[in-house]
Amino acid sequence: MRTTVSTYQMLTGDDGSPIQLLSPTGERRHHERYDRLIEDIDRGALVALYEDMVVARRIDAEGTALQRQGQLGLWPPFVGQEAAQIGSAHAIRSDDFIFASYREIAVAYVRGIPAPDLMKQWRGTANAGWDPSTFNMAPTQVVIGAQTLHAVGYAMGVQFDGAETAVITYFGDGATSQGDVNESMVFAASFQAPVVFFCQNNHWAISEPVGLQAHVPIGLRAPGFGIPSVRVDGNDVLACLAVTREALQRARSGNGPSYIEAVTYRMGAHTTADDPTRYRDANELEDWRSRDPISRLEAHLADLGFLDDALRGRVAEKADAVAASLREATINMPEPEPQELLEHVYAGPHPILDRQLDYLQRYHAGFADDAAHSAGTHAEGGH
Ligand SMILES: Cc1ncc(C[n+]2csc(CCOP(=O)(O)OP(=O)(O)O)c2C)c(N)n1
Ligand SMILES: [Mg+2]
Repeated sequence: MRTTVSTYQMLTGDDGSPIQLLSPTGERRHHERYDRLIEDIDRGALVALYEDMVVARRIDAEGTALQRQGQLGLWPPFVGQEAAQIGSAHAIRSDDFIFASYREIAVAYVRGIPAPDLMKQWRGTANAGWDPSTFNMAPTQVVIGAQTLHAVGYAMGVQFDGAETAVITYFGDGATSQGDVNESMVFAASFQAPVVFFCQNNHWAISEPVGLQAHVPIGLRAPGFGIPSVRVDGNDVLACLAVTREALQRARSGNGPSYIEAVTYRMGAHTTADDPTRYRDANELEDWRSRDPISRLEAHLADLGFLDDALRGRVAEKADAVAASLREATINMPEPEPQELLEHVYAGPHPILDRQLDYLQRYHAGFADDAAHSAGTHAEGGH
């Protein structure tokens, strides 16, 4: 009798290091398996990746500034994670479907979500910033890990339809400890759903370090479910593009789910409501600063002779224009009517919601007296 050993495993570089196609100083590292996946990436495609990364970082800075100025309720910075998000997003086809978390703002930007729609959720003017069916991207999820269940369910639907669509879901290192993520992997493996699990291991789940969540690399969690896995350098835009292309192709061709652990770093705060200096070592941040994903691509472009003042200027101009449109859209966003909060909960009227609406209207009407009173006091005070 022969014993068969399961071949599910996690692909890595040498000694378990993440797969790299660009060294931290921008030299191209050749890789037998992944080179062919980016052989079409010419000067124009490299510049497009660079432009998107720079613009995304500017969107992030603008979001943080708008929150500090009281224009947004909250903002989740993704600075440091541009290569993971932009590299993977460039691999996604327009007919593929994306289920992401709050932090994947750069993915949404590459998807073509208009600036005002990107900001609605953070200004609190809409429950969803955009129509998912227009962009093939679901509204971003704040319930940690829940989007992976939605993704697998959608992927199973795609399978029933016999469509040639791949589904990709983004989540964090902390999310991998959630039941939802584990349950979705069971379903994905059982039904060989056409889904890619893209985990951005940014080393922190708010104040909890990844080492506490997992005593093995996060990517090793997938093979136990029967899902092939790869550990990639999440600050290397070319490597992220290559592994995501491979995984999406596997899904589209009926070969089931894949898992990607992109090893990156959250250089900013968890959100604008968080102060990371209270729980993390400044040296750690400095160490990761030296692996900045944008500097790495700049070094590569410079190596190839593609980076000059004209390109820098053009990209900076684009970033400024996008940031200005984001700011204008945010500040001028129409305020929703309070009752809109209860719309779209059910397809039609519902007695409980009717009662809540009635309460809401009486509650707001109560302020009308106050407003009239203070207007009167004000007028009297004027004399
Ligand atoms: C179900 C659920 N539990 C807890 C939270 C509170 N929470 C918000 S973000 C977060 C940490 C998530 O960390 P990770 O998955 O690594 O993603 P990251 O924020 O680093 O991108 C937690 C616990 C939540 N939003 N949802
Ligand atoms: Mg995290």
